[in-house]
Amino acid sequence: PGERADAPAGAELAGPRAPRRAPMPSRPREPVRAYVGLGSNLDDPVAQVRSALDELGELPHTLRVAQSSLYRSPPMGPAGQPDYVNAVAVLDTGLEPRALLRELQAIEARHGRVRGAERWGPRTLDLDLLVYGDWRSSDPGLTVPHPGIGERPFVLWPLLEVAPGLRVPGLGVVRALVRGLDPLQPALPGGSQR
Ligand code: A4P
Ligand code: MG
Repeated sequence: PGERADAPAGAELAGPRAPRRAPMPSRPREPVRAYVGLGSNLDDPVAQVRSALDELGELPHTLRVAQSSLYRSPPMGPAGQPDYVNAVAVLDTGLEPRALLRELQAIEARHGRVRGAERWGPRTLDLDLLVYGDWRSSDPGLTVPHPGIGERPFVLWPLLEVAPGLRVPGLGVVRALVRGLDPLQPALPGGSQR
């Protein structure tokens, strides 16, 4: 006895080969620690970055375990655009890398991100998957670790705050990578950077 109790309603009509149980809901895989870089230099960048940090905390199968404070940085790329506000979020996520990238792009779209023709032009919100565990990919659609981490103060200073001992695959440990880089200013006056 008991076996039939698990059978979905109507199972007896479906014939002997029909499964007796409803399929198990698909379970997320083991969480992987991922680091996401945030950048904005349009339409109230501090508010853009703050709300994006909140949205990262609401992603499915994902826990936001830490976030850096907000930094102001001079633009890398074409001159004549406003300074950026940058930060880094630390996530433990059960999402596969490409699923995570799609979620990041959906958040960018909700923030009115328009992809212009100009490389490194101004943007309301840019979310880059910086590091995903030990995973490495040279696919142009998803390059991980994100190219340029080793030279970018606006990535490395926030990373130093949340993960000084992080070994970026193929590059080295964050606290060594920041040596010699110009410091960044906090994005908000008075040292309160949240
Ligand atoms: N893509 C590949 N790998 C990744 C990854 N790890 N994370 C692809 C996210 N996306 C990745 O990105 C172009 C394509 O990169 C996507 O379709 C995705 O499949 P995009 O966001 O459309 O364009 P983008 O960000 O302008 O291009 P790019 O070359 O990735 O620029 P970066 O490296 O993101 O730099 N100056 C300051 N101070 N602070 C900044 O944050 N950011 C940028 C953008 C330029 N200057 C800056 C800052
Ligand atoms: Mg980008």
